[in-house]
Amino acid sequence: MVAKKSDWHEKADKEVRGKDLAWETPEGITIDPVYTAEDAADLDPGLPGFAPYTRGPYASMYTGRPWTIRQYAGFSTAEESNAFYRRNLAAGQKGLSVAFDLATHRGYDSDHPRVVGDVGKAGVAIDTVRDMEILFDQIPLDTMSVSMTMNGAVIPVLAFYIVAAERQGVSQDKLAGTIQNDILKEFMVRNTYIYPPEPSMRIVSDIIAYTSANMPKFNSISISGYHMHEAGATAVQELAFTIADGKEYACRAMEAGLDIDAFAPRLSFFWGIGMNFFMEIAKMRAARHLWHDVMEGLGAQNPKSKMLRTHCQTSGVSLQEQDPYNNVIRTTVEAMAAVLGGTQSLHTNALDEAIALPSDFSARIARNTQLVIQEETGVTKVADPLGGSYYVESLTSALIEEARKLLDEVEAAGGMTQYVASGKPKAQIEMAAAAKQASVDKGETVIVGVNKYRLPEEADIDTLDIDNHAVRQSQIARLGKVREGRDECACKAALDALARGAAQKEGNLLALAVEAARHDATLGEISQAMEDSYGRYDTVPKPVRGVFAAAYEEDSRYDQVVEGVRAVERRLGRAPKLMVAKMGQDGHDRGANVIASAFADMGFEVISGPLFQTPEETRDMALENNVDAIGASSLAAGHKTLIPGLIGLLREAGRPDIKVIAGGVIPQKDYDFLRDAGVQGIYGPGSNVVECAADVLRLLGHNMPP
Ligand code: 2CP
Repeated sequence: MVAKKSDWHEKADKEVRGKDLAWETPEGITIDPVYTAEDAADLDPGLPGFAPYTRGPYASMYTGRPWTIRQYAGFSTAEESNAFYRRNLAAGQKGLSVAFDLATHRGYDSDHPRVVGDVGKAGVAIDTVRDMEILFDQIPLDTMSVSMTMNGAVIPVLAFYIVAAERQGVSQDKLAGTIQNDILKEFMVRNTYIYPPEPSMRIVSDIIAYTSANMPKFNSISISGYHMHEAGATAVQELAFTIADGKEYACRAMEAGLDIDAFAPRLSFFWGIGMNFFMEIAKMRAARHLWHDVMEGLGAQNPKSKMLRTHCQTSGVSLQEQDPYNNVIRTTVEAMAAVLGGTQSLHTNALDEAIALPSDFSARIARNTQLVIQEETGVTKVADPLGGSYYVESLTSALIEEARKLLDEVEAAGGMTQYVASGKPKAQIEMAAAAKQASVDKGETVIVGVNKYRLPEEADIDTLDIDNHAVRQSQIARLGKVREGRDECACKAALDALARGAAQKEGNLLALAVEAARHDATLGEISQAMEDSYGRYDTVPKPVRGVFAAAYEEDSRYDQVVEGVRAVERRLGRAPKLMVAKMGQDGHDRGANVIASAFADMGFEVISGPLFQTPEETRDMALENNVDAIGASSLAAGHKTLIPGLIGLLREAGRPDIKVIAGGVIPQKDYDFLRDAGVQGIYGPGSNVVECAADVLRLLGHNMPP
């Protein structure tokens, strides 16, 4: 007699003496300890290359052509980034992926006063077509596929790329690559927007229209779940919100009069791949199935319109500052998940990416992780090798089902633009992030070397540092030269035409910007021409409440901290006040929101500053609210400029008593510098939020037991 699943359970139950072996994932999916044909009886996923493409968009998959090794990189000046790209291409990388600095993302030229701490950090500074030409010097744009992660200043950046190629003698129809151009997720999680949602959606549609007419090999958008994943979304949230974003873009383009089959084959996707190995594989398979159905629902006929192609990146938040060589292992496991999930293109993170920009050394290990998987393991020899696995098929099906429920909710709200405007997806993701942080802090989710098996002493690792001041000076010099050398009248006329096109809803904004770029208009000028009619969009974070308190019910250390807050409150006659500040142009706010939400639950009065503050604005807000401490969150390497700047301003204002602590991506080697500047506590990735609150209480003079 063939044993059944129930027989297995009976036997296993005895082995573990009744212990419950089922696992409830953060997605709310119950994972059985074993899967059998009974679980996957009705789940035939078909074949790779055939609808609904669950098993992959191409029939031959990696047996025909492996995925593109596409490492995201860029820092400092165009010259330095160009040299880095060329070294990497010579060493086996296959496609390029440009990281721009935050000044560029937010549409500011390098000489703008708001971006003093951001130029050349966390990406390359691009102000004009001249910079773009240097960035791709000796890299033939007719053969190299180039991805550009740009959403806010997407119009000038794509225009510069097109004109730089022209100056290389390459026409637009030959350009292969991808522009991220996914603004909806910026409003949800990443915050690198410039304009309000409505005009931002026009920009997306104009780019889709322009590229589908002129750049047939160029992917007009990279609909990204990655940033939701990094902000703490569950796999179901990442799936549903990303597919819903894709549907919204497709609907907008159709409303603008485009034929779905003219643009849909060049819509591409982008997933974040974390440590829940099989969940991530199933997520990618579920996404292809869901997208196929959505596109069919919209009337697509061309099979390519229904075929989801994707880039993946291993998870940045899974990387840890403690015992950082473990990050190589994490990245390898995640890369394997992306590959077994059938990615078309992959970035593997460098081991030091939790604390700094990758060095040549760490970038080599990251790239080689893919080369080794591709060339040594044999996993490329079979298309979708996990197809038919009982567990993977039933997990894929569970994800499809759960994501559909959330997709229906989005539909009921009137589509993703409305749903994003309601703030619901952002709040749902923040709830998931806070719950995850609490589970890590309590040790329920294990992170090796962080909340278990921690080293008694951490070794130093060498990290790359950028001389932000020198980069800014050299950019300012080149901006001056470009402005001097251009035909001012022609440039102004092109910018005026763009401004009119924006104001009167006429013409294609990308086409108008290409003309301005040909006359050497700068990124800031092109952005401003549109900002004149659209304005700049601002939001104030609204962190969720209650998640930490619920997760820490009956936790004695948490209760001790809450009691400490009450003691300080009795002494001050009011709750201790913490301002959570995000200075500079970095919009990553997961960390800041988690801190705000946890501290508020513990009894602090928390004031969340708006994104993108200057140190002056943070000082003003801190003084107005008479705060006791400021937590400065920094993820994009501006900490050495912005945080000391703030401390200096507080001193000048006669308030050196306001304690300043710092958190985020800050290399250990900068700790002394920051402490010398007056920072009183530094919390890198992997810090425990409750202990961080205990430290703040000590800073406020409370005798907090260790
Ligand atoms: C591929 N091809 C094949 C096969 N595989 N042909 C026959 N048999 C096969 N097995 C063909 C394809 O049809 C295509 O030709 C060409 O080979 C290239 O393949 P692809 O699958 O299109 O790969 P790709 O050129 O690498 O493009 C992959 C994506 C693209 C996903 C479609 O959008 C992309 O590269 N995205 C990258 C996005 C990215 O790097 N983002 C960075 C995010 P045709 O083109 O002629 O059909 S940075 C993230 C940071 C964190 C941030 O956002 O902040």
